[in-house]
Amino acid sequence: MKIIGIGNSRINAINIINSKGILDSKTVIICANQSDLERVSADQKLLIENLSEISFENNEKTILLVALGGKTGNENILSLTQKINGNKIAIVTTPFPFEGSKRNELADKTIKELKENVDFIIAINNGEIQQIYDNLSIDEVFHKSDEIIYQLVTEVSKVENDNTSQEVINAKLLQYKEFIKII
Ligand SMILES: Nc1nc2c(ncn2[C@@H]2O[C@H](COP(=O)(O)OP(=O)(O)OP(=O)(O)O)[C@@H](O)[C@H]2O)c(=O)[nH]1
Ligand SMILES: [Mg+2]
Repeated sequence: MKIIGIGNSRINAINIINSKGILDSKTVIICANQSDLERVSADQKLLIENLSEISFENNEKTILLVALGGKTGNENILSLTQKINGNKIAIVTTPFPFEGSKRNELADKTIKELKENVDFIIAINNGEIQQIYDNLSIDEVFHKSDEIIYQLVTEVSKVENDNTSQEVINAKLLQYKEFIKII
C-alpha cells in the first residue's frame, strides 16, 4: 500500500504518518521545491516535475492526501490518480471560508473531477474543525487537521480492499462525522 502526500501542505501529515507508522505501507511525498522535500521524512520524495518516475505494484492500494483549492496538490492530483491501477482513496481537506470563494470554488470543481477517478473521497472540513474546537489558531487547526488525516489513514488502511465501499467506510468513521464528508 502507498500513502502519497502531494503539495507542501501535506508535509506535516506525512511526517506524522511516517513517525507513527502504518502497517505494510510506504509513504511518498511530492512537492514543487527541493527545500520542501528537505523538511519531510518519507520513503520516497519526489519533485512534481519528476512525477512520471512514480511507479505502482500491480493493484497496489493507494491513499492520496491533498489540500483542495491550492497550488501543487490541487493542480496535479488528477494526473496522479490516472497512474494508479489499484484501489484509490482520496483524503482531502477543503479550504477555510476566509480563504475566499476562488479557492473554495476550485476545491468544489476538483472534488467533482476527483470523484470520477477514485473509489471514494473523504473530505475534511477545516472550517468545521475550527468551529468545533473553539479558540484554536489557524496553525493549531492545521495541526489538528493533520492529526485527523493520520487517524483516517489508519482506519482506511485497515479496510480490506474488497470492502472499500462508501457504506463500509461511513460506518467505520462515524466518530469523525462532525467534520468529514464521504463522497
Ligand atoms: N492540514 C493542513 N492544511 C494546510 C497546511 N498548510 C496549508 N494548508 C491548507 O492547504 C491549502 C492549499 O495550500 P497551497 O499551498 O496553495 O497548495 P499546496 O498543495 O500545498 O501546493 P504548494 O504550496 O505549491 O506545495 C491551503 O488553502 C490551506 O487550507 C498544513 O500544514 N496542514
Ligand atoms: Mg502549500
